[in-house]
Amino acid sequence: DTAGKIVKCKAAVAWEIGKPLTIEEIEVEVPKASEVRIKMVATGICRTDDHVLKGALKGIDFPVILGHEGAGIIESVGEGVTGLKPGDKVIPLCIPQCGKCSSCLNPNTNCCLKTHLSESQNVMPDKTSRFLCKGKAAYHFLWTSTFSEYTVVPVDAVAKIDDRVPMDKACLFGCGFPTGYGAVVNTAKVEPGSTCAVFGLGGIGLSAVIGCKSAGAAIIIAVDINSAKFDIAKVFGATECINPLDYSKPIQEVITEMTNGGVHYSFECIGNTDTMKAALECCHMGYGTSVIIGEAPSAAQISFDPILLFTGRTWKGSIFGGWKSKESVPRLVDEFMANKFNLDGLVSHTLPFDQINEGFELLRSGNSIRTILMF
Ligand code: COD
Ligand code: ZN
Ligand code: ZN
Repeated sequence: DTAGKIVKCKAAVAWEIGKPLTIEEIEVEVPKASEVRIKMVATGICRTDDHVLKGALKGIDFPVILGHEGAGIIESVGEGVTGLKPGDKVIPLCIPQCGKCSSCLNPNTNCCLKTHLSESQNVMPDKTSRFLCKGKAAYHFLWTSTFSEYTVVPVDAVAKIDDRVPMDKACLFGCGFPTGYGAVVNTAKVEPGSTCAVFGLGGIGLSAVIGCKSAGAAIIIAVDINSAKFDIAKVFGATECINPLDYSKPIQEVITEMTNGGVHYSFECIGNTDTMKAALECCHMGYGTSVIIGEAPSAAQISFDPILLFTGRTWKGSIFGGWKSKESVPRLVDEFMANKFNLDGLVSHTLPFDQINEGFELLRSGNSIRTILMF
């Protein structure tokens, strides 16, 4: 029984930008008030984790334990925690839902003011770390740090899910699937019969394709510079797949011609300011809407022709698919258990946790969709 005691376990530690992770023995402290300690079962690797290792996200302190797409089991709970008990299956939430801030009280947004966008999540809310590595504190990431056998998470950043769900699929509900799917059904609210374009066919873009299909879109144009992604995009419902490298003119012009003036909805799932512009430009005048899902490198800026918006296009952003996380993730998992969506094709590789660097290599080489690491 580990409750009330420091746990020694393995974690993948990022020591500095540009270096591989190393598997270390760490100590994980007892959860404090309003925190829970989770034994991880499975975790995905998302491009955002790699962005940190590339130095594209500022405000991260090292050494850090990354990972934000995990599923695990509550090992113990801190003082004052209600609604969660040891043995519960849970998903750590990279976008928390505190339930009290002005965003949480506003029905039109999920952008809780406790997210990393307004407050550092490199430490717990009391400004200390629960991780010790080689005698010194290691930092948390997005309050999730799923690249560890045990992690500590504030209670506002964890959702309890159905006991019956397989954990190697459950982890997809920590980031990739809700982010892409929700951008379509919540943020854009795609209607049946619409034309859509999805830029970038990673785990997030493919989840957007799943959303477009389930919303009844008539045309779903999938865009990627890696044509190897096209087969799986078609399985999920893409009706057309195009590679910008196959055309001499800009891809937004190609899409505008293909669709008689532009799409109803476009989704940027890459995090690149050029493709954000292209996604806006391929929207139809008067009623086209473009949704930014990818997070651009810190400090990146866009300049664009305001006539695009003046003439009736709408530009939106979507974080974690617009889902109020703590209440919505359990419902999405229930829908998955009721066979509302089939996520099989999203997981391309499954590896033991120790092989995490191979997982990152698969992501960087473009050969994987999601690699799931099993503890
Ligand atoms: N044109 C077309 N396709 C491109 C281009 C380009 N110029 N550049 C890259 N691509 C393709 C790649 O070939 C790849 O297939 C795809 O785009 C990107 O996929 P992945 O697998 O690298 O990335 P994902 O799907 O894991 O995530 C991408 C995001 C950028 C959306 C993600 O990293 C992100 O920024 N998320 C932040 C948003 C958010 O809600 N964050 C919460 C926690 S992540
Ligand atoms: Zn992610
Ligand atoms: Zn909040």
